[in-house]
Amino acid sequence: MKDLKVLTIQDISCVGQCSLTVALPIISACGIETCILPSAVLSTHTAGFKNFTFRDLTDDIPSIFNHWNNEGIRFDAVYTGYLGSEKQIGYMINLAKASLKEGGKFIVDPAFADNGKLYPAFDMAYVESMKKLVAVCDIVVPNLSEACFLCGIEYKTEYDEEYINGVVKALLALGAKAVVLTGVSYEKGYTGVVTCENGKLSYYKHELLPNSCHGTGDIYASVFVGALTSGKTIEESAKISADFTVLAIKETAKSENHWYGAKFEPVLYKLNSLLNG
Ligand code: PXL
Repeated sequence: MKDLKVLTIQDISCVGQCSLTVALPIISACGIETCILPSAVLSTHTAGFKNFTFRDLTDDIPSIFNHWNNEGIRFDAVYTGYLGSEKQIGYMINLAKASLKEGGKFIVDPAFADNGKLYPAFDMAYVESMKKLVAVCDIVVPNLSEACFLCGIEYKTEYDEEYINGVVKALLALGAKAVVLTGVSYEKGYTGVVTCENGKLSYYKHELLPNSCHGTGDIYASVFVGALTSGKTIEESAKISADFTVLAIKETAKSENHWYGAKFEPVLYKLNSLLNG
């Protein structure tokens, strides 16, 4: 394998099985050097824990980036997840442009909403800023809630293909070159992912598990970035990430009361065969 290097920018939730504690092991397990830029340090994630600490690292970003720039450090992919502030989103626009190798991909997981609701730290001004990042990315990887907020489309739990195709079109109209839309369910007991690249839509359906877990969006996006960077197509990467996320959710279901994240660690060794299968 070539010397591949991904930069991922998202928070460190010290406890919570999300963001960097997910992206770092997963992308590394794909055989790819994983460089990180922490957007903030929190004691836990914000979905369900109370009284979490939050240290914003926005002001550290320009000097970290300048150092890398002076060293001539470039990446095969830049992948943003949960970002700590609107100012950070602004920084990401230049950072991605300046630090990608030629042909490198900029992947944005908006990571600000689920089940039709914004995460506690965010408001519509944040969504407006995120649109600017989506406008310059190569691939946006939202769930349906995030996609609807970004596009100003009503979030629905029951819908048809026409509604979803409208959401995908609206994401492309924001400027994203390709779309990977997760959590699209047309049939009871199943969910799936819609991809759109160069005008070609495809849908990968997989089982919908009864237990929903926090942090699965981060697992999904991390596997997607790892698979894509290792040479898979968008469609193949979307499928591999869906299959791995299902394994992690099934593993989580074996534990009672594991409410704050998905247990991807016991199944991480299976990622290799999904990538090579
Ligand atoms: O999984 C997304 C995520 C990442 N980081 C933090 C979060 C969340 C979702 O709530 O709170 C801090």
